[in-house]
Amino acid sequence: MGSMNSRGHQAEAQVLLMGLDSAGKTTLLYKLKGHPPVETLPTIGFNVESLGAPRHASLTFWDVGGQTQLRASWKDYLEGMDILVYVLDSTDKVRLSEAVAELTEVLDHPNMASVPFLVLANKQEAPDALPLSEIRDRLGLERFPGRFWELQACSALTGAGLPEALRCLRGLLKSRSRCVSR
Ligand code: G3D
Repeated sequence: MGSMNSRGHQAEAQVLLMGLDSAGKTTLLYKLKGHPPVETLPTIGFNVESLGAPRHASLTFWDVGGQTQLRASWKDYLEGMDILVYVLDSTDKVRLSEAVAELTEVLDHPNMASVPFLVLANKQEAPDALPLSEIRDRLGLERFPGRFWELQACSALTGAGLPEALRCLRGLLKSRSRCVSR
């Protein structure tokens, strides 16, 4: 779990960033870091990026590749994480069930039992994006009672929804530190 500072507040948090390939994980990371738009390549293995902010825990994002052949290794990343951010491609109607099934498998892993999660319905600016209400229904996150989670619409391309996503993420991290310190 992330380190604490001298005042007992969390100084660094480990953020697991997952989702199917092409969901927009790498684009999201670059947008959050304020890099100019870059041409992205599918994540092979994983990327690690840190995001600092004054008066907040620094966030270390583990961006794990989502291609089918890499998903078998997802379980290797489930230890020591403070939060899961799961990115969905809202325009990928064909693979939404697959994305939900993969998320469920990750959440059912014993190492994830007390880890809060944030689901990002990405690509919401696209005209063919599924509305958030439909994504919420298809996710059925009520199946995880007693867990801390949030669902947030965003566009990693335009940046819309990303400040709200960061706020959700930090709120969920606080819920986790409350639980851990109880
Ligand atoms: P991944 O890291 O999850 O595999 P990438 O996904 O970040 O590489 O993004 C995959 C493709 O989706 C990229 O397009 C990227 O530009 C696009 N994308 C990411 N986020 C958004 C978004 O919010 N809206 C839209 N419309 N597209 C997005 P290409 O064409 O390079 O494959």
